[in-house]
Amino acid sequence: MALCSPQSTQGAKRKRAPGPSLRLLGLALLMATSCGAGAVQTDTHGIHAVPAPGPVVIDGKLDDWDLSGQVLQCYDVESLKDIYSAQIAMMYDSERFYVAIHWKDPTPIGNSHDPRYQANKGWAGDCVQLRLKTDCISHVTAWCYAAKQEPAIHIDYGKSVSEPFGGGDRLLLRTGGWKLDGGAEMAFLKDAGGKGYVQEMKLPWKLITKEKKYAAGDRFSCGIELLWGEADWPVHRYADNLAENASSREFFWTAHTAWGPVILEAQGKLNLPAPQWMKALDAGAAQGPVEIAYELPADARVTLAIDDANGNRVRNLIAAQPRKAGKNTEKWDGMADNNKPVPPGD
Ligand SMILES: [Ca+2]
Ligand SMILES: [Ca+2]
Repeated sequence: MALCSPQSTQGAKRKRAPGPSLRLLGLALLMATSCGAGAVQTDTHGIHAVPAPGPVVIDGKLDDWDLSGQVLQCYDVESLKDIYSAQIAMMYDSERFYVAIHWKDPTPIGNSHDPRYQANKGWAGDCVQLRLKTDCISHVTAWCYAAKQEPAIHIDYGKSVSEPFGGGDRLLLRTGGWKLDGGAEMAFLKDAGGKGYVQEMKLPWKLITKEKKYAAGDRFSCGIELLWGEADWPVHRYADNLAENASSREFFWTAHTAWGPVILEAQGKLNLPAPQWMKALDAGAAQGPVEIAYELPADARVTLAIDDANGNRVRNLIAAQPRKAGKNTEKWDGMADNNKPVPPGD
């Protein structure tokens, strides 16, 4: 995963080679690793759905869930994890597919769109859009109409498995409590602290498949679009769960080959490896050394100093050290001469 966009080598790195015959020509500078300024986003490539451990009550509480396959989705884990993020978990049984989303949101359950009149605008407020490709394509937009604390689901179907739209649509309205048309159920529950909420969903397979019966060992695609918004346009969006080789989230609603897999596990209580974003955060915290590479035309004594963008000396790295002709690399630990770390970008 790319931790950051290529960093400019702003901050001139001045090199001097003292001595009469020492001239350094064409020094190549390489800023390797260490770019703490980049956002660390979750980059999910597959969600593990586990068998439901027992009857699942759709009430917004996840104490009846096996959450061992749960994954975090967030555009920038360092700055947004407690503001705009979601923990996604999936389960299944022979009749139903279950999705639980634990949202972080400073304004929980804020969707103002009445499904009776604005079924096509559910995406413009707090909601999830599941872009499913089983043996058919279905776009499940699921939200809570805040004014009535009412669950609402709108499904757009694809014309075929390669034509993501054009197959008609279906609106699931409340039939009572957290129950909806078509045998679906969806409950919402605010966190005690008021900074998030749970969205717990039960979708009968028959709403999202054509003929195929899904069971352990099967997989299908499900791109996830998370949306936050209070009024008539989302204020934040993040799309995640990408196909193995996909990295683009552009036009995610139609890019069905970019939607990532859901793997139906035979057993629950998974022990999954730490996600990539966690390793990226750890690597950022460790602040690995920056490598400065250069070539010498002949053996020489080299002095290397690092200046910031304003030309101020921050570190005298080496002074008149003997180096061989050819390629050389110096390592800089990112610290200034005063033993304080130099901020990224300086
Ligand atoms: Ca429950
Ligand atoms: Ca909100």
